[in-house]
Amino acid sequence: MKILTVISNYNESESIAKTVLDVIENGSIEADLLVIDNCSTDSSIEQLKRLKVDYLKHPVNTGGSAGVIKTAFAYAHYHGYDIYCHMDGDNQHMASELDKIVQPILDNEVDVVTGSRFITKEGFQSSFTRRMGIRSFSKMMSWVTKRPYTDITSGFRAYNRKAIEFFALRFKQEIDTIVQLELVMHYAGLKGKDVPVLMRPRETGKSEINFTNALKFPFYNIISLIGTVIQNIR
Ligand SMILES: Nc1nc2c(ncn2[C@@H]2O[C@H](COP(=O)(O)OP(=O)(O)OP(=O)(O)O)[C@@H](O)[C@H]2O)c(=O)[nH]1
Ligand SMILES: [Mg+2]
Repeated sequence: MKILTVISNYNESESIAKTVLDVIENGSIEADLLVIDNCSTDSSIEQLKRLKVDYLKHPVNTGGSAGVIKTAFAYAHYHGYDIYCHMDGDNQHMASELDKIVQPILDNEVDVVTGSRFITKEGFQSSFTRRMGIRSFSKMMSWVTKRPYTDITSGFRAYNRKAIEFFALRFKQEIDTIVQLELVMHYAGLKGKDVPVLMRPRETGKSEINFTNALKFPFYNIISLIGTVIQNIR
C-alpha cells in the first residue's frame, strides 16, 4: 500500500517547519511526504530546503488552496499512490491522527475520509461565527447528499485510489469551493465519512478565511452548490 501525505503551504514560513516535523516525528502511518507550495512569497521554500523535505512549487498562486488539491491528485495518480492524505501547513492537524483518517479506507469502508473536530467537540473548535458557517453548510450538504457532514471545510482528509483517479483523469474542471468538491464526489459515486479528530488553533500566519473571504464564503458556496446540482441534471 503506497500512501502519500501532502502538506498544503502558502506563506506559512512560521509554521511549515513545525508541521513537517510533526509528520516526520509523530506521523502514525507509513507514508511518503510531499509539501505543495502555492507560490509562497515568504521564506517557506528556504525552510523546506533546510528540512530536506520533498516539495514542489506552483509557478503562480492559484488564488486559493483548492489549486493545491488538484495538483496533489495529479501527483498521487502519476506516482501510483493508493491513498493521498491532505494536511494544512498551519500545524492545525495532528500527524498522530493520520491513521484515523486512513483506517476506513484500508477497511474498504469508504473512498474519502474527513477529519472532523465537531464529533467529539474536543480541541480547537474555531470562532462562533465560523462554527455557524461550517454548521449551516454541513447541514445543507447533508440534506442534498443524504450523507452526514459535520466539518465540511476541514482540510484533514484521506482519498483512496478511486477518488485520486476520478480527480486526476476524469474531472477536468477547476475545483473552486469545498462544497463543489464534496458534491462532485457525491455525484461521482464516491462514498465518504467523517471521523473524530482533534485540531490545534492556528498560532501564526493568516487564515484563508479572512474578513473578505468570510463575507464571500456563503455566496460562493451557494452559487457552487446550485451550479454543481444543475450540471448534474441530465
Ligand atoms: N490563503 C491561502 N492558503 C493556501 C493557498 N494555497 C494553499 N494554502 C494553504 O491551505 C491551508 C488553508 O488553511 P487555513 O487558511 O488555515 O484555512 P482553514 O484551516 O480552512 O481555516 P481556519 O479554521 O481559520 O484555520 C493552509 O495550509 C495554507 O497554507 C492560497 O492560495 N491561499
Ligand atoms: Mg487552518
